[in-house]
This record gives sequence, structure tokens and C-alpha cells, in this order.
Amino acid sequence: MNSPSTGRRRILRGALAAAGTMLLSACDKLSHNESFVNFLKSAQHLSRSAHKAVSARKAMAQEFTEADIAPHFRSNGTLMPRDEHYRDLVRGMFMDYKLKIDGLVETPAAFSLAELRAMPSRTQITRHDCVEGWSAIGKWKGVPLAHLLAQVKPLPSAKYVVFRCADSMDSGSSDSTYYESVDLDDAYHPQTILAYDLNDAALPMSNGAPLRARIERQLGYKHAKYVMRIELVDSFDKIRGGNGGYWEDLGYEWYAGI
Ligand SMILES: Nc1nc2c(c(=O)[nH]1)N[C@H]1C(S)=C(S)[C@@H](COP(=O)(O)O)O[C@H]1N2
Ligand SMILES: [Mo]
Repeated sequence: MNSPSTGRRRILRGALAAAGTMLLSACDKLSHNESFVNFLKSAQHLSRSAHKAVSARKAMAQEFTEADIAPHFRSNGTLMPRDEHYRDLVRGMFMDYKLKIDGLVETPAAFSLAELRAMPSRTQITRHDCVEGWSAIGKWKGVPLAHLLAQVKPLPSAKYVVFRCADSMDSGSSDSTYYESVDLDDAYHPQTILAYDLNDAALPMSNGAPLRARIERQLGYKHAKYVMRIELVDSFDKIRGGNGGYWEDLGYEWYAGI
């Protein structure tokens, strides 16, 4: 017997398949038509809401056991930020580090690592999937982002959480520091944490010391490392390329659900 949700899923799948066929057969003729190209661009939002409908945004990412933990958790992207401000923090063993939280909040705040470690924590063993084609299972401990948000009280206008990182991606004078963002659904998800430990030890520099985001239902590039500041915003328009992340500004999807 079909459950209502199986039925709904089948209808959705049918609708998407039909839309796909329509797109394929219409593609040749329509690819020169400007309004059709704009329609295709808007289809990114369609696939996002379809994903939302099918996989229920409250769902938990799979968690694993101690026996599944990879002996060495790979690192990727920046392994050692060369930015002077970050090097200073490393020299001081992160004693001067403070996570700033500001933007569309009632009470902006800044927390030291000791303060973050004294807050309620969550530990989770999860699989990290990088778009470059590798995965690794690791055990993360950190403070739930929901707890931090409760301290600063987002204003009703806040829609997204932006993670600002320490590492510049390009040499040159303009700001190329890594950044990422999620909506409030993911921000308040119980598995969304700011992690300070990996596999029962302080987070290594190559994995984002002293603090990195874990956004467990999304691909690796969403998991910002070297997080310095969390900013609440109502739009990405005024932030760099306007697409909500360093890789998004270079063409990656903003919603990278697994
Ligand atoms: N600040 C920062 N965060 C980042 C990156 C980066 O280069 N800089 N790379 C991203 C990518 S593509 C992946 S797969 C993961 C890698 O995390 P890891 O180094 O702990 O494996 O971090 C993500 N977060
Ligand atoms: Mo990645």
C-alpha cells in the first residue's frame, strides 16, 4: 500500500520527468531565446524547492559509529591560511580569537574559544562528501549554531547566516576570503554546529582551526573552515559576487543538498 508521502513523491517525480523531457526537446530551438534562458536560470529555485518537498528539511543526516571513523580525515581547499591576522592568532594559540556574531541581530556578541567550549555541545559522527569525489567519516564536537543564535536574537528580517572565514583564496589586494551561507532552516538544524574538535582532539589547522561549520546535509564546500565572524543578513546582494559563497560566486549551486 502506498503511503501518502510515496504518492506525493511519485507525482512530483512524474512532474519533474515531464518538465525534463520538455526542456530537452525544446532546448535546441529555445536556447537562443532570452526569456527562455531566464526561465532555465529560475529552474535552479525549482529544483531547490523540489528537494525541500521530497526530503523534508528537518530530516537528520546519517550518523555513524566510532568503528566507521576514517584513520585520517582528509583536508581540502585551504590547509594553512597565510593571512597575517590568522598567523597572529596561531602564534597566540588562539587565546585572542573571538567569534563575532552581528548583522541583523538584537544583541551582537563575540565569544572566545573558552566561552564556546563552555556552552552546550553536540558530538556527531558524520560523512563529509566533497564535490571533487571523495568522502570521509569523522567525529565532530561543537556548539550548535541554534544555541549561538539564541544568544544574539536574530531580527525578524534575518533570512540567512553568512560565515566569514580567515583565509584569502587569491593573492591580490581585493577581499577574496572564503565565505559561505545557509538559510535559517539549516542554521537551526540540530546537526548544524560550529566544531572545535575533530576525532576527540582540537581541530587541526588543516581542517579549519579554531572553528569550522558542519552543515551535515550539504556538500563539503558549505562547511566553512576558519570561521571568524557570523553575519545575519536578509539578502546576498551586497556581499561580494552576490551568490552567497566563494564557490557560488564561481558558479557552484548555493543549495548543495546531499
Ligand atoms: N575557509 C575555508 N573553508 C572551506 C574550504 C576552504 O578552502 N576554505 N574548502 C571547502 C571544501 S571544498 C571542502 S571539501 C571542505 C574540506 O574540509 P576539510 O579540509 O576539513 O576536509 O572545507 C570547505 N570549507
Ligand atoms: Mo570540497
